[in-house]
Amino acid sequence: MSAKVAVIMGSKSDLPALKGAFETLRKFGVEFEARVISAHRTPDTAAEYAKSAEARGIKVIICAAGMAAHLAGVIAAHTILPVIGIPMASEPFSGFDALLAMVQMPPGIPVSTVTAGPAGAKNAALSAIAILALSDAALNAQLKAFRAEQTKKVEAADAELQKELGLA
Ligand code: RP5
Repeated sequence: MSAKVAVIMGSKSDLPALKGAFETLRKFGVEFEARVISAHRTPDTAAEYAKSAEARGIKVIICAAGMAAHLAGVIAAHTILPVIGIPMASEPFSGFDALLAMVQMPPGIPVSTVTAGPAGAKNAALSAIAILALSDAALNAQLKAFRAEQTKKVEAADAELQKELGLA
């Protein structure tokens, strides 16, 4: 089976924050490619990778980058595939710089931006899965089961809270 999702990070230093994305894709059995490609340090590779992604069968591209985070925008400029951006937190602006770089794309070239760091990484993977689930019945069922399981966990936590506080 060929990869449907591409995950690109601007630097290997971004990897620890992205663990949840890879875990989530694996949990759902979604094949992925993963690359370190920098919009600034390897600009030609970034353009070539984005241009060739659709023909390789990639359906969604996830881009993680920090600081002046142009990666997602540059990738989006070279493909019509949906691009999801994950801002990486770095000092001194804790990811707010990367968030604005990704979310503030000018009209015409969208980057769907999730929150910074590990929560964003997990949600980026779930968003990619939701896109694939539009045309994949098995994945659609898996995603619905995941949501149901998540709901049950919160309900169980609520029941526990009621007991702990003597309110039940
Ligand atoms: C960005 O610059 C990367 O995505 C990373 O978050 C940040 C710092 O990169 P390194 O200096 O750690 O390689 O391109």
